[in-house]
Amino acid sequence: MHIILPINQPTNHLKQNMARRKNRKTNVKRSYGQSFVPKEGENDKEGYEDIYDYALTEADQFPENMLKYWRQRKQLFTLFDGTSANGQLPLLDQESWYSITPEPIAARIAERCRCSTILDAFCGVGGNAIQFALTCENVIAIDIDPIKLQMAKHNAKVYGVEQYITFLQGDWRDFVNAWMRERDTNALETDKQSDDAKWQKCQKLNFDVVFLSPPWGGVSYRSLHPETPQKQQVISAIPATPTIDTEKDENFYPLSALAPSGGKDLFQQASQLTPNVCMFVPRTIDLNELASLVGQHSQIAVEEQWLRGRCKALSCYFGELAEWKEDQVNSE
Ligand code: MGP
Ligand code: SAH
Repeated sequence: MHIILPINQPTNHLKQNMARRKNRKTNVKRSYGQSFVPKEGENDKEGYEDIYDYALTEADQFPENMLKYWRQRKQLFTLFDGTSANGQLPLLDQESWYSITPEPIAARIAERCRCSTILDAFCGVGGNAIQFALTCENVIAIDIDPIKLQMAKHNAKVYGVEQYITFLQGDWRDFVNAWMRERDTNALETDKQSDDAKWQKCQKLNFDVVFLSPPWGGVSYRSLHPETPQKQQVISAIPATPTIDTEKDENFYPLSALAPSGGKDLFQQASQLTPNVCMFVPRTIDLNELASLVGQHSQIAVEEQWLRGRCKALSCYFGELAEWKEDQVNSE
């Protein structure tokens, strides 16, 4: 097992980058997108409540310990600056305010995950899915919470990419099971457990990349298991790489604490679909535990995701994604 911690490049000029990706994306979509565009009305059948009732849109709606996320809102979605083409602002519910991947980080991950068909298994309000829509031909975005999914659709509209994302409401584990049934029976018959045409269509897809950004356990995820404080280790093949804060004692975040059923299960489920997996995990994750997910000769690439001088989280790349080189982007 080999973990590398490549240094993150400074965040590129985002708007320029987005324009470049969007141009490329639009070209790709013209030839591939049609079959994935939901039919008129297909998304509306669930009868969602008004998502504005669940959205936190003013500072005074935030509990004290969450105000920092409101202050950082333009890092989370840059279109909080009000320049969206449709004039609307993004919407986030309480859990999403602290769970969303900040846009520059999501853009970075999307660049590395550039591929034909990607599955975002825990899409939330779309922080990652929207960026994947700029680098991937087809984005399948699942979330168990219909309200978040509805917000994700709204946010994708704010970003003008909704036609590139197929949103599925349900449990990711059910999706994997359905996908495997489909694979194992090579089914010409449809999945008996689902009457949803979109699910049935997506079960037949081959996924190039699966992205996992599961719940970590809330805003106080860093104080899980406080009874066993340990010092975070540095595991780095590049000594000059900035690393997780080693000065102060921090608890390891246990892989088993990732919802819904622990990091090991999650990884194994995703590996059924493709070896190319990206997991977005706490910066305090136990890297030795992470390493135990793969065999001795496999490589994992771990990127520290820095924003404005702070390491926010780690993205861990498996399969071909671990071998990705920076100049694959620069040479385009
Ligand atoms: P944080 O540690 O809560 O905030 O989350 P921050 O700003 O680093 O706090 P500070 O006081 O140390 O500066 C950092 C990032 O982790 C967030 O921006 C999210 O992208 C991600 N994140 C946090 N949580 C609790 C979750 C989660 O439950 N699930 C997922 N997928 N991402 C999360
Ligand atoms: N990456 C997202 C944030 C994901 S937060 C973004 O940037 O916007 C984790 C999400 O996992 C939450 O939205 C939660 O509703 C969803 N979730 C929790 N359990 C799930 C399950 N079993 N299947 C699918 N989604 C689930």
